Amino acid sequence: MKKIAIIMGSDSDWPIVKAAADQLKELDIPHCVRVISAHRSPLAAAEFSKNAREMGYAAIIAAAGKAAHLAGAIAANTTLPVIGIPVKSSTLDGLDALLATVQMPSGMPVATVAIDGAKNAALLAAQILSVSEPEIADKLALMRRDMTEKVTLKDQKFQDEFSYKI
Ligand code: RP5
Repeated sequence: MKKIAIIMGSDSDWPIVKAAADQLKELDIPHCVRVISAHRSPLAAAEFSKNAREMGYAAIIAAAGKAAHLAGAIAANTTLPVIGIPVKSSTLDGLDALLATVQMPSGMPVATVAIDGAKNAALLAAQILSVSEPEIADKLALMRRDMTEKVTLKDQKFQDEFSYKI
């Protein structure tokens, strides 16, 4: 199976990014976790993204806060799908990272999830893999069924409590 790369701009992003690694682990998807910074280690960012396809990765998750150029810098050197996680690590509550990650120029897409949306980044990466991995597709379908069941139970609880009964 192809792998997913998780790259974060700093180890201080890990408390948020861990949710992505946990989700991939739960789905038995092979992955790596790296600390590579667009600004502090730009050569490593370029080298990793240039070689990622050859190294067997199917998609790259890139998480960064503040002036979050990591996902864009990674996307600049690969045609693999890049998923950006804007991390809330500044006084601007992550809005700075969101805009820096999502506002890519035409021709250079980064699929940006919500601020601190690490779980969704992993699920999106899993969905990309599921195109060629039926086992992953089955696991994702099961997760969706579970989610629907939980919401239905919650709905029932509120209906039981608040519905007007004659
Ligand atoms: C960004 O700056 C990192 O992704 C992190 O969110 C933020 C702060 O990094 P540290 O100063 O904590 O290493 O590049």
